[in-house]
Amino acid sequence: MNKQIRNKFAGEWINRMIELTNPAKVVLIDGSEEQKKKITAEAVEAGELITLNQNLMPGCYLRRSNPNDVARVEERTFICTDEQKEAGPTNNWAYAPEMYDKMHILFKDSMKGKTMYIIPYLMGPYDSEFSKVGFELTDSRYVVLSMLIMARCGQRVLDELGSSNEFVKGLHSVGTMNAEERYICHFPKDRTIYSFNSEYGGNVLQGKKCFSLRIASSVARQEKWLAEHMLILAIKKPSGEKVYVAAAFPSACGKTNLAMLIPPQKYIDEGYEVTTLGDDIAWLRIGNDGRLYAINPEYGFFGVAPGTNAKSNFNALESTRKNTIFTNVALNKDDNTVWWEGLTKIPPQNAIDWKGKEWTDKENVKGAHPNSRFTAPIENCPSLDEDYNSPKGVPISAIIFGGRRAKVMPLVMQSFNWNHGVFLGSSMGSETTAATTGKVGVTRRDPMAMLPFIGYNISDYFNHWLTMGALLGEKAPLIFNVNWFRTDDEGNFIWPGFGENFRVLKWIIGRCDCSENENVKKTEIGLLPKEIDFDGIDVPDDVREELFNVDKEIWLSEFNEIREFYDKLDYIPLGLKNELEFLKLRLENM
Ligand code: GTP
Ligand code: SPV
Ligand code: MN
Repeated sequence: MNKQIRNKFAGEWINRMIELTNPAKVVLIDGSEEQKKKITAEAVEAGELITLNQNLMPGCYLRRSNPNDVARVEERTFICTDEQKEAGPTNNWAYAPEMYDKMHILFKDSMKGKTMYIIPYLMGPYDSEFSKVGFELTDSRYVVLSMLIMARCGQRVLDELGSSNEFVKGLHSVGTMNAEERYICHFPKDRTIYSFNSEYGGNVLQGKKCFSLRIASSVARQEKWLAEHMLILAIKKPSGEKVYVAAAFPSACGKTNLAMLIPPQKYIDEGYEVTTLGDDIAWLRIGNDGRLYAINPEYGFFGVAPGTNAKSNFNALESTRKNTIFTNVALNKDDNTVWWEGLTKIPPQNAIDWKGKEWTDKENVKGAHPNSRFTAPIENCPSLDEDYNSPKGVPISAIIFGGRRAKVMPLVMQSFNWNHGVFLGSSMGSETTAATTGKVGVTRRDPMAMLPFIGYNISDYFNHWLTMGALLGEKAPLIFNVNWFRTDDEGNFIWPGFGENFRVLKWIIGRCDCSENENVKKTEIGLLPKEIDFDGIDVPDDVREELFNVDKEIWLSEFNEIREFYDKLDYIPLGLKNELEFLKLRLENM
């Protein structure tokens, strides 16, 4: 019996889980440096972590995962409820009692001979009405060490929980790593998460997608707030005033990059500054003044490594200089540091690839997995905003949706109003990436970048967004759509992106403070800028035109795709049905 947890409700549940999984030993994670050091040393000893060059990268380690376990597995992720309509047509559904039975068979004695770690964690800042407690019981040291980076963990969380019965219950076991028997299960009604046979971030760092999006979205619906796949950033204007923006892009579509953006020099000279509050998840609530406030529930970054370099994302790279775990990147044998595609032009001479093999065939074999990641403490980030830890959050002026679209979507547009903005979010398309298993580069609808993360029926989710707009009224943030990923016929990106995206942000904040009142034109699909500042970048005239081109035929076929997607839903909320109809009318009259 475990006597370390004083909270009666948590204690009872944990004891049942101990009985089920039958570990040899139980360790409570207290959040101390000593304990973290001890577990790290054990993980190194067991070959689960490789110690990197501690002079160049203090506190940094490399992890090589099972090669069958490198990304989220949407087809093995389940929303478990009593009735299928609660999960809706876009989720894998399972009948909750049946899934419990199945999982309890899998978990039976699954920790035999191993140590169970009890991780009390908090999503959100301490002493904040936003924040929520979870427990993750796991037999993986790698998961413990990753959770210690990604969430606030340990004794202080238990103190904050006190005697309350409000916490998310989570169980995780490494199992046998059989990919066919991999399960990522959510029981929203019981606020319970079970993950089995995986160690990959989004599958098993339960504070992340499982809790902060799938479970939280379902809680948020009941409590009238939003749990979203969004970065949060601040833009300081030359006047000193700060504007806060939240943006939702699908997995591996640029949230970390935008959150840590460094503006082009001329804007820095003018007095603009961008600071970071979060790169993946936002919880948004209506504050006492009626505005929408956001916090980042996480405490670290689980960022995509490939493509990250000093030029594309200086702040992300700097964030990984210490106390970081790298997963599935290449090992540079010469100096015992890490490498991935896009870090430098020339790969290291002597290296070991992500699978642990001598990396010789550099032409045909990748050094790092395309979804290799770094797990880095948020406080490492040079552009971290001073209010990242604020219990009351920051007021959001603009919400940005964006996908990866080679064609169709313009560089930026503003919605006509909240409902039209919800329509833009709900109909968002994006090409798939390596962040989830399956084919890369296939365009799919990924509403609000939340397709794999909505913990309930998607129609109810859309309805909830419309409700939030009604509650916010005139204080609602403005809604925008961006697309950094348009390509030419050879497949090259036509927009420079990264730091240059600031030019688009500047128009967006100008729309919020009315300084761009004249610089806007109404089109059939939304409000577009008449011009954005291209000064200092090499964007030919025809490309400028292409970036804002609205083509009737292309948009009619986009309309048809959106309607096909909507037709698959259980119902379309009236507000969105109208928007779809309005779009059609505008396009037909074009
Ligand atoms: P998750 O952590 O999976 O939720 O992803 P994310 O949205 O944080 O994605 P991230 O910022 O890590 O970007 C993923 C990929 O998009 C990387 O390969 C980047 O190089 C690329 N990327 C980001 N911003 C831009 C951009 O403005 N233009 C182009 N062309 N690529 C970009
Ligand atoms: C994503 O896939 O959107 C990620 C990585 O941010 S994961 O935590 O695996 O979900
Ligand atoms: Mn993500």
